[in-house]
Amino acid sequence: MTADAVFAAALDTAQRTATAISQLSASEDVGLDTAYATQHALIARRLARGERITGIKLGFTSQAKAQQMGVHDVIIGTLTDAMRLDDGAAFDRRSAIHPRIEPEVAYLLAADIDGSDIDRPLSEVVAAVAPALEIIDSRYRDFRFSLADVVADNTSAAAYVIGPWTPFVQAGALDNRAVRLEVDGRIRATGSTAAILGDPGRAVAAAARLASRHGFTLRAGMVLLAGAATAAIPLPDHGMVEATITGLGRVTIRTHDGSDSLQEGTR
Ligand code: OOG
Ligand code: MG
Repeated sequence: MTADAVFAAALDTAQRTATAISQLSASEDVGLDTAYATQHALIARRLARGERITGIKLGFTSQAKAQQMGVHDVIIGTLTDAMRLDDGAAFDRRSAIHPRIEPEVAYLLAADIDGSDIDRPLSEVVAAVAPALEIIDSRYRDFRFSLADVVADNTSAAAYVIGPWTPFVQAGALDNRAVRLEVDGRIRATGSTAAILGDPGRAVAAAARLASRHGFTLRAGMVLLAGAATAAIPLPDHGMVEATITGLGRVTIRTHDGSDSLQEGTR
């Protein structure tokens, strides 16, 4: 087996069994090309089990995230239908290792795009925008990684939930909207969409560029998560997590660890 296939198998098992593994960089010198090859091999394993690609995500598009994790390059990852949750749905904490949650801006692509489309107006390539929440869960011990480690680990992607879509033409400028992350009604993080590349709309061109460089395909109908506007917070074992973006509305997720499953049936 090639190195990327070996790494992909280890990361896949880590995710499926919710068991952390050592950083690849601890024992090998992993370059960015091998890291992206590993991510593609990891996603190929998921597709072979019947999952479908639903979108892509960017990581470290904000200073808040780059500083929190000590990684300062923008990275790209893959979303599948198995990671998608409905707005208001429940997430079982036990399916993850050490999950965190962060508020995001989501774009719905209106066209297939690649590296030659970076100058196209957003109104041609984006159908709608929405507030979103992303649950990240590094498969590495202590939630620590190098740039290559986190790329290989599909940029820590674990789950995502999209709030109500607003047609792009109605959404207006998104370069300075207040972002709020709450748990059970208490504010846990605040920020601005300006934190995401100065304007989250820039995520579309950044994604097109990274996609063509690293072998990803962006198709009409896919979701693009532009990256978190604030640092991530630990996912609570129990609680309602809500992200609000001024003018775009809110999105929620309920977390549990199974201990309230008896009462759930009667609610
Ligand atoms: C990597 C994923 C980064 C974002 O929004 O910046 C990311 C991580 O922080 O574990 O999703
Ligand atoms: Mg994210």
